[in-house]
Amino acid sequence: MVSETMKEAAKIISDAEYMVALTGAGVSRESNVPTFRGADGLWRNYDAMELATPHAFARNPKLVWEWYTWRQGLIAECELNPAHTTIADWEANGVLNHLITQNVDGLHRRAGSENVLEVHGDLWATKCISCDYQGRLDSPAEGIPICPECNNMLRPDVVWFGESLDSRIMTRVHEELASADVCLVIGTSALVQPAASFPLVVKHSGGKILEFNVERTPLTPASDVHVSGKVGEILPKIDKLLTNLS
Ligand code: BV8
Ligand code: ZN
Repeated sequence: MVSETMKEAAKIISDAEYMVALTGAGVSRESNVPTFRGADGLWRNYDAMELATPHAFARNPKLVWEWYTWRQGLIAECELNPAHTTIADWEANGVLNHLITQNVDGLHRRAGSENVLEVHGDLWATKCISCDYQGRLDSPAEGIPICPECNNMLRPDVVWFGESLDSRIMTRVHEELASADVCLVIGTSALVQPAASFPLVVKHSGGKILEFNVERTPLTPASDVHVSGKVGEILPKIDKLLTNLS
């Protein structure tokens, strides 16, 4: 079934000069990666918001690492879904110019996306809490990883709540937003700042926002089109419409 909103979205995508996309956990939901805030977002009855903070890590690094190890295990086992692969195809055939993701699961890269800005970091990256060592895990952490340089604890190299986003990445994000006349917003609750405001930058410079989500969000009122449904099902349908339009 192809809805009117899907046709409208395909037309705007087909006419776009320079298109960027902002993705959130909803893109990985059909790969069985739990979202942050949905009913499945809980782990041992902890709210992700309580664990993804410097305070939680300072208070209980073992518990926070157990949460990341659990997520790394899930993500290592999970399969890509058609949302990831369609987004990668759109980059490969020049439909999508750049991808800005809030996800730290690395699944966009696994699907072949290359122009990716991971604004909240990478689940497999680590950094030392005291020296400038940076590392990468190639399998889920066991206990608390230790810095090989100074023997202090390593932490996940992700952006926790209350931490600033990497300024070099933010510069690149704003360069991409400034170039875009269309911004896709795919599978995000649009609650986390500053990422949730990125699409508004495109809107305020005269561009369009296309939102793809199973629910309405704070960005829905600013969207030119809101396509309701599961992105693993919707994006391939939009891709078919694009083929007919080209
Ligand atoms: C900052 C990395 C400056 C870690 C993440 C008040 C008090 C304190 C702080 C604040 C405040 N007000 C604002 C702030 C700032 C705070 C913030 O925004 N808080 C909000 C929540 C109130 N932001 C920050 O702290 C940021 N830093 O502002 O720096 C600063 C400096 C010092 C002091 C103050 C400010 C840092 C934010 C980054 C946090 N790190 N992740 C990790 O992952 O372990 S955020 C985390 O949420 C994930 O990255 C996730 O991607 C992100 C956003 O969530 P979503 O991706 O949208 O996922 P969610 O589950 O919410 O939604 C899923 C959506 O998908 C839903 O809409 C659902 O309907 C949809 N969906 C589900 N299935 C499908 C689907 N759609 C389509 N198809 C489907 N199948
Ligand atoms: Zn160190």
